[in-house]
Amino acid sequence: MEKKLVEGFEHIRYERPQRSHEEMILRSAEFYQDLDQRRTVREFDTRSVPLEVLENIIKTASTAPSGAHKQPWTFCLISDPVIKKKIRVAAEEGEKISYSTRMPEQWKSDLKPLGTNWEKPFLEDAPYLIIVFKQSYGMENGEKVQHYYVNESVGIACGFLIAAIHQAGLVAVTHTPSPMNFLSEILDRPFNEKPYLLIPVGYPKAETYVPDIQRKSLDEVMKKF
Ligand code: IYR
Repeated sequence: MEKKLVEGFEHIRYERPQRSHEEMILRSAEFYQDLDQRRTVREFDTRSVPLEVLENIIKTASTAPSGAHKQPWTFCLISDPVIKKKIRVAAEEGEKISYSTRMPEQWKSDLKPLGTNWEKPFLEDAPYLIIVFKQSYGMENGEKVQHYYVNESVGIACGFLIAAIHQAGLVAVTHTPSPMNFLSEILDRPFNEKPYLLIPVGYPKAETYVPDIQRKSLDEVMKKF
């Protein structure tokens, strides 16, 4: 492997395949068309999925760029029905209070078209729950390790995760139960990890319906200079 030293550190040669403009246009259009088919799904079939698929999806998420390459994330993969039940009970307890007293009317009316409520059967129906934890700092041999841009890094990794779930032919919902700290207790996570996102993964229930929402046009989201 070709290598060179940069300020005393080894760098390795990196190359990507050279693609023609036509090929890039085709590939980027195909990738867009595939990801444009992704929809958040809240109703899951209970059918299981091979563990290897979930491992590949999490490996993909963990290829994301991160501040100073500290990879400040932990992905807890849950299939144990007892743990799923505990998570559902705790999440619904919080959500019940959120929907009845914590969320302002504006928020609830914004969610009306999506048909969400405090009940979260997907927390037990989905064959897998991925709970993403952000590491505010790292711990190596009892020493604190500084992490950088933790929210940005973990957010990007979750984007990769969601795209990989879709690409595998599965569906997911990005769930943010409020409050979320019960996840640290149930999963016995160390103090440097905070829950970031809960993502049930699996097959959609037979005959699933999703809200008829539209995406913003390119003109709305892109400004050329
Ligand atoms: N956490 C709640 C409420 C909720 C909030 C937003 I913003 C959503 O896009 C969807 C749901 C819940 O999970 O129901």
